[in-house]
Amino acid sequence: MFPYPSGILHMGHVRVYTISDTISRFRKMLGYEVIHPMGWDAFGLPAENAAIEHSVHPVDWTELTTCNADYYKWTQFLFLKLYKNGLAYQKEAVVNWDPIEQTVLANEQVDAEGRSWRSGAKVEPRKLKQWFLKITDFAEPLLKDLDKLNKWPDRVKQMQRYWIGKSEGAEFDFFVNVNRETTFLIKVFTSRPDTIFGVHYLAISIDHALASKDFLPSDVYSKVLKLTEEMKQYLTEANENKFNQGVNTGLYATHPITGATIPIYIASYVVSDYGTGAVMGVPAHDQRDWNFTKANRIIDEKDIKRVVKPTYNGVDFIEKGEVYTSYGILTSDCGQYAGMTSKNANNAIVNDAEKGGYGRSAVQYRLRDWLISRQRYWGAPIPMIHCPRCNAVPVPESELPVILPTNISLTGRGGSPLKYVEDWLNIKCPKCHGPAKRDTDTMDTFVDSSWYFIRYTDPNNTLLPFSHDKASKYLPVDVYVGGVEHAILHLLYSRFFAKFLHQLGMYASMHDNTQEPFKQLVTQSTGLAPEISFEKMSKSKYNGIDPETTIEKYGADATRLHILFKAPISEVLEWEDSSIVGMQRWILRVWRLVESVANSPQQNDDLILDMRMMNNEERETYRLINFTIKELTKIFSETYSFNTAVSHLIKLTNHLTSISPNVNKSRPVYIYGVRCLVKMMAPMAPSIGEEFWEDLNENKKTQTVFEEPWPKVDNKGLNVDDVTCVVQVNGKMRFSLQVPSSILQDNLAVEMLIRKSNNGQKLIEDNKIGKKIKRVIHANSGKIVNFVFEK
Ligand code: ANZ
Ligand code: ZN
Repeated sequence: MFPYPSGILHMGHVRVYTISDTISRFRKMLGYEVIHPMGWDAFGLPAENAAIEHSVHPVDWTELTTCNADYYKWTQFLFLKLYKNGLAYQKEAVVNWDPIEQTVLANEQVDAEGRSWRSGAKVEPRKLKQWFLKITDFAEPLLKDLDKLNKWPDRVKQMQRYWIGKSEGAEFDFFVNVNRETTFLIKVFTSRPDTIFGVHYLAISIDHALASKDFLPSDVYSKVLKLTEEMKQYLTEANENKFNQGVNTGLYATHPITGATIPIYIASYVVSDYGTGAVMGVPAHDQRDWNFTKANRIIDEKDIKRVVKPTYNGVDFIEKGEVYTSYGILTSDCGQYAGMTSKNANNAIVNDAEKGGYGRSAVQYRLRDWLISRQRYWGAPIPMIHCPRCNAVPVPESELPVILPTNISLTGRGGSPLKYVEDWLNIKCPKCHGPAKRDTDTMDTFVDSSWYFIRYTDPNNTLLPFSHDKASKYLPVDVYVGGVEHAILHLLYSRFFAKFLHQLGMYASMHDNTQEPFKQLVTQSTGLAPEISFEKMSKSKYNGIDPETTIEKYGADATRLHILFKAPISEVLEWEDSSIVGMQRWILRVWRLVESVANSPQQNDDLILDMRMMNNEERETYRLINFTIKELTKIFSETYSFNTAVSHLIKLTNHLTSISPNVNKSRPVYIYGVRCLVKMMAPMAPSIGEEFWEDLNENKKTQTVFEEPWPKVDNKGLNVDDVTCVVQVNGKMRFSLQVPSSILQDNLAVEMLIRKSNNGQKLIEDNKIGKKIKRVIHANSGKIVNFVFEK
């Protein structure tokens, strides 16, 4: 994920790009053509705010990419493509207004407590005319294709599933006799058709078509207006009662099956933009309906119809006065459906409704369209023109880009400064050539970042956003690394863009047919340890540790190694300056090994690694080298547990260092070990890796260590014969055991073997000896194991 230049560089940046840099260097050594590009997500509020804070123009604050006209021209081009395909539209809606940042936000950018994801401000509802992208048209493929992403973390997929929120159920028709001449149809959406015999009322949202003065008596209508006002308040406060407010309309609907008359309420808990904006109220089986029924005294508790009962015996749920929300068996109140299971009843009721024409199966999604207008300056202008005669008219493609004017003054207060740039604002309507005005809103920066990875395949294209062939050749992105905080936002929007662009035929991957942008997703936990990051960050908004100082002091490679070694990438990184010196020391130890074989007369290709010519110690060294190659290959290509990678390399370093004083430095195995060590270290520590390689690269066939092939595992070398392992108890030698050398480095496996052996059963198993093992010490490369018992 490309960075957002909203402040100074922080350790989170170093971490994410160290990870992707390591992976890409490894892939190069495997012989792949690797694109590991860099760019800047340079438009947007934080950049604008940082510029205001530093009293500079945002252009000078940020540099390249999404804010350059040669990029945002294509963002505008894609907006027009969406518009022409009916996927960008303007509508008046109640939207989230961020009073601090003075702009509206998309739903994805507001957290569960109603706060802006960035400013932290409580958002306020405002009715405004805004541009939306119709992401909901793709709800089903966005949901379904998550199943194809087998290299994405489950948690992220789960969050997207929840966000898309597919709900399967049915729609039922309830007719209302408003007066003698007027009948009105209320459609309700329900996820529980099996409860239709338990309906006691209908509830509609305050925005519902029936909630109008055309249909309601004036005294009722004035109550509706009052409730509308109150609800504006409720939206910004956590009020327990806010969901139980209701107005009885005095109107009745007819139950489509029983013909019963059902009262109609206007209810604060019914949201206008979900389902049909109308609910069939089933107090016995839905908690919100239960609460609403009681709060509005719709019916006595004892008269509430229970229409589904549990399948198990012994619980008299009716007596308990509780809501029963699970599935079960339909009661005798349910006519011909009595005795059916909920599941069968759902099918039967919906089938009959379809036949009778009073209902049909229906699917709803929680996902809402993506609001992309921002009342801020620093973004790509929305390429639309508003004409008093022709309404909204798209800017002709040939006139793109709509350049963002730079002759503005940024105050950070109130509205977009674009409103005051007269010579930019006033323009001729492309259709009727009459006077018209440009749209002064800019696009959400998440639009810019929804397709940049495609532009990376063809960054200098001046005719199109990207060429079909290049995008099809390189996409999807094989490995995408970034912070987990984008689980929904950026990762959902990009998936939407990829699907739209596929639908348009703008590219079609040669490698897979998922129509997904990112094959594998690697999420790192952002932030450092909580004490450091959140406190310090929220105070200054900057991450506490400055990478430049750390790099200056310890070097880039030690910093990178430390980041990778300190914590698995999915975990929070606890920064400790003190342990970084461990990495410096390790580098120095490798350096000593490199010096011990530098200028060795043997060429790389000449190393003869024939196990028949090795003595026992060399075989063991050879085994460890192969074991390390095997593990590192797995880590760098699959698991990305870089902390373990560093441990393996440190173990190899320890081994080579321990044999170094006595070994003949011209022996091929030893030289091979040092060379492999350097090659495998290089992706994580590229500068010093290159430097070391310079000393080892005798034949100079390659220019850089990254042109060197990644070491290959010699499977024969992995399984060297058994070695003798000496077992001590409290430091005294007790017995010895043959252990396959392939597991010698695996401390736990060795311990298991020892404990299971006859001698081990007798002398070690703690229940036999009557004392507990305090610790187990492995020495001499695992060949001595000492069990220390409690006193
Ligand atoms: C009757 C019923 C009986 C319901 C029952 C639930 C349980 P999900 O699953 O999230 O899709 N509902 C429908 N439209 C609504 C709206 N605009 N505002 C508020 N609530 C709405 O939820 C579907 C259920 O939420 C629907 O099924 C409806 O209540 C309610 F025992 O209908 B149910
Ligand atoms: Zn016009």
